[in-house]
Amino acid sequence: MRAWKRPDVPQLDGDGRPPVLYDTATRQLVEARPEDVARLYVCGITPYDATHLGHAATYLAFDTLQRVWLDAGYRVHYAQNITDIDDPLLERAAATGVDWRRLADEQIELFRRDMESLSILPPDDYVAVTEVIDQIGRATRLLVDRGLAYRVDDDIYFDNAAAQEAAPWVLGEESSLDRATMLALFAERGGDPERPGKRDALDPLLWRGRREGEPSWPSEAGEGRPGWHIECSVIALMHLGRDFTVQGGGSDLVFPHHEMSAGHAAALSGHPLARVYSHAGMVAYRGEKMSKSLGNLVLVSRLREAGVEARVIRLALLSHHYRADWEWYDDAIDEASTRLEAWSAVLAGERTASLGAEPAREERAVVDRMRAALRNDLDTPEALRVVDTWVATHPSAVSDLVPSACEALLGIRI
Ligand code: 5CA
Ligand code: ZN
Repeated sequence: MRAWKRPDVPQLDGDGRPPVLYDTATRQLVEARPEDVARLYVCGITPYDATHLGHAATYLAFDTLQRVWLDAGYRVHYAQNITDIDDPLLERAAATGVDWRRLADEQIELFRRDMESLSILPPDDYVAVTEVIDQIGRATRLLVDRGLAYRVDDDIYFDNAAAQEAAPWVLGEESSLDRATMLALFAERGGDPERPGKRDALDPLLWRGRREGEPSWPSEAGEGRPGWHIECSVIALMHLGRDFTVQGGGSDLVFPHHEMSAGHAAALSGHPLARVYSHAGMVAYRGEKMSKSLGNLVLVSRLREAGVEARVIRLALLSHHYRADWEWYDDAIDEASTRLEAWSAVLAGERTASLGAEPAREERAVVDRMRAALRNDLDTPEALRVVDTWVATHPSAVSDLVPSACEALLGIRI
């Protein structure tokens, strides 16, 4: 699929280094050092009720990661999926009487517009599940042939136990959760632990055989449609290869989605899916996780229609650490506007007054501090405070270095 327009990212002088990121699998901070190209996969939307601030916060976290890599001189290869066929999308389409394809297309277009307005770096490969049905069917068939998947009626399930023996995978979360918790999360997040005929209640669906009234496609796995986790394994392997640098998404995807995607990828390739598993915290609104199913949504597009500047939304989101769970309050808009005004008052003047001049030592120090904050597990709140302090001291700036750093590292063009 077409992605969206890429924002400019000025290249700063100096020696950026790769960031340290919290890895969900090993539960520690690890250096996210690419080989030569940084390969990143971030789970994309299921296209209905897009784009709420939770989505935006998660994609902004991985946008920041890319900006740190780019600043460190790495090339980035970024892939993202679109879950444009899945039960929740079909249920919404049925409930509203809209054709599922039309619903998906409209929501994908809205998401593109929102991402572009927020200056989020687009993926190089933006891949809808419906574009890779053949490859997913083939991968499913391969797993059946290898004895790592089995049929229940016309459906095909992944055999967790057999696969764990054949190609062990470690995300870690599975072993740290007790079985009752896993079963509850599995049921809550698209799984079917009660389905009779499964070898284990936690075995996930790879392929759903054709049902009357549901869209389906012919494939090597039979007529039907893909299960959820396998889509991300196949799209990531196709576009990034095995053992890529970072797998990302919100923390609601740790189990079962990323656990199972890692398992499928190991079973298919014999290698780990990724080196680092990175997860953004959940954004809440009115006391609960912002979610399509609850309907407590603040949409980027609604804020924009109400006249809120995209840079203000971006700053409001960046003022929280990506790994924290936090709650959106409507006054966040005022706080971020005040900040943007303060920055603009000093930095915008600086830029026009002194284009082309050599940066002063103090300006370099500000940029060093911003870089250090972001390298430290993407500490955007600290990076914003660094700029606040610089602005508050009424610097006698001589160059456009600090505004360029705001644009390159934070995506805020002054
Ligand atoms: N299509 C699947 C991933 S393959 C999916 O989870 N889609 S989604 O539309 O539900 O979510 C898209 C992304 O936003 C995921 O990374 C998800 O973890 C993240 N996300 C969803 N709700 C929130 C929230 N309230 N706060 C932060 N991130 C969220
Ligand atoms: Zn995914």
